[in-house]
Amino acid sequence: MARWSFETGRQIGLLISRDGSIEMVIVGDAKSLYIPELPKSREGRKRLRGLRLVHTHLKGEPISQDDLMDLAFLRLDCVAAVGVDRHGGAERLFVAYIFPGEVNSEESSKGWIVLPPTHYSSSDINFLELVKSLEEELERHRSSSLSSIRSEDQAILVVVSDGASADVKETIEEMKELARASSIAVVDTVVQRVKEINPKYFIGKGKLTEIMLAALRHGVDLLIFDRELNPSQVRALTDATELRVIDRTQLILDIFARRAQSREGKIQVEMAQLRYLMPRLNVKDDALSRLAGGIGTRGPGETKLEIDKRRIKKRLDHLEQELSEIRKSRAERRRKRKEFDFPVISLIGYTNAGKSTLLNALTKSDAVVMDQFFATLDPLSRRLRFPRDFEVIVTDTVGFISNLPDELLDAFAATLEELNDADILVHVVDVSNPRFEAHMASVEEILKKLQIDKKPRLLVFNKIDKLPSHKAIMLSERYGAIPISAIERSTLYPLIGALENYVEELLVRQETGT
Ligand SMILES: Nc1nc2c(ncn2[C@@H]2O[C@H](COP(=O)(O)OP(=O)(O)OP(=O)(O)O)[C@@H](O)[C@H]2O)c(=O)[nH]1
Ligand SMILES: [Mg+2]
Repeated sequence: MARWSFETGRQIGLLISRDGSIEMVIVGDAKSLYIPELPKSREGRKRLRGLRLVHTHLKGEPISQDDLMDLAFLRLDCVAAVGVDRHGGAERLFVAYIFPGEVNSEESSKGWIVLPPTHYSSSDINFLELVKSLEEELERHRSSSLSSIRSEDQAILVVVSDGASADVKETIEEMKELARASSIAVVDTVVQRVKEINPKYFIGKGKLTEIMLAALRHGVDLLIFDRELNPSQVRALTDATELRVIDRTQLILDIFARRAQSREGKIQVEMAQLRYLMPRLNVKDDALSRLAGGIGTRGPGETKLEIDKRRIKKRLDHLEQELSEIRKSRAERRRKRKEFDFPVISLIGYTNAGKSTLLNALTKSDAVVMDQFFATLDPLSRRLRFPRDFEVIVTDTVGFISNLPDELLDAFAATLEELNDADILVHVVDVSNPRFEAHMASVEEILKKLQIDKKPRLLVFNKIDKLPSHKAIMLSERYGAIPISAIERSTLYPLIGALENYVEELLVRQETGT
């Protein structure tokens, strides 16, 4: 190999299977070798490929970044480089392989090991034994990292950040919560700090290599990105990694799909999913199938996609129609409610703030309460009789979240339309959450989008039981909020009093027609 390389001025590589047969001969150029797409290994992506790459380096250079990327992306058993000397003879041998141990420290353990170079003739690696122990180690590592997690799916979270590290921490927490609500356990998190987003992969290739190795180590084939990826980014990522890739929007759509109870809610979510999928159908490869159901089978060809597109359009039309029927009866219900003319108090706020808990506490009902994102999807209304003996309607709504995907906001715009009927919005904030200010800002933004930001509003700081009381008082004063703990009815009197005052005023104004 060294001599041929020397004579042709090109790298030469062999892909060798474990039984020693040569599966492929590759001729590169002076500096690199391009390995064509390999057939999918039967063992699936959780094992090593069963192929090692032995190739020449014309200038006797050590294992390169490209070599390591081939190692990781193709899950090769190992990569070996034979240095060619000035006379065309073989010289030093460099060997690198994937190392499944922990990758916590920066340089020393990036997920691979590069052996110290030896002369090619004096290398004493027992290759088969090495591979066997590596695979055993992979297996061991996986069973230990998965044993504590009972979940439908495991994933690696990829956070791309250009901001402060405190924000990164909160982003990770929120993404984990979203994943949990979708029955996905996050087994590892990779953070990429960037000044500018790489438009092709979204993240750098070095980081991608790290992700590949983490996926291999944990036996995971799902990546969750904390931002919205455009269709070509998803394609580039799935092509490069052969992993399933989903973004934050998809995750939220998935949660909504799981939670939707009413016919209306289900239709709205399905429409949002289809609308999200449509532009991504232009990508004519199997990125789609991973995108669509997260199922890793090979995807449809182009003609099928055209049919699928038409079918989706038809389905959307159908859903639209069904929805308008449902909305007619909803409008009817609203009209009736208006006839009774009860004032309407709507609870709004970030997801998990405690809106449903407050509804239950106020109206002694049993709306679904869960320590999970998006527990409530369908609006719920209950009557409340105040001590001063008048009645109001209290409505619970779907929780808000930062960067709410437009597809979803559109889909739920109709449900949220009910908020137009509200006489007052009660903005519930989980003040015990370190990010509560950011959450308030997100809520504000969504209210603007819904064009209801001018409605009368009452700010309520919930979960004060989780804060030292002086802090709760200080924060409430600073923001002019009413502090409560929705799980302790006794803390609700100031809130009930404020609502009563507001509603009473409203009724007086209505009577006098001013
Ligand atoms: N410690 C404490 N926990 C609370 C309080 N209010 C609500 N919780 C808890 O917070 C979690 C979320 O409460 P929910 O009422 O479901 O919140 P939500 O705003 O309706 O959330 P979504 O419907 O998911 O948007 C539940 O585990 C509640 O038990 C409170 O005042 N103190
Ligand atoms: Mg709720």
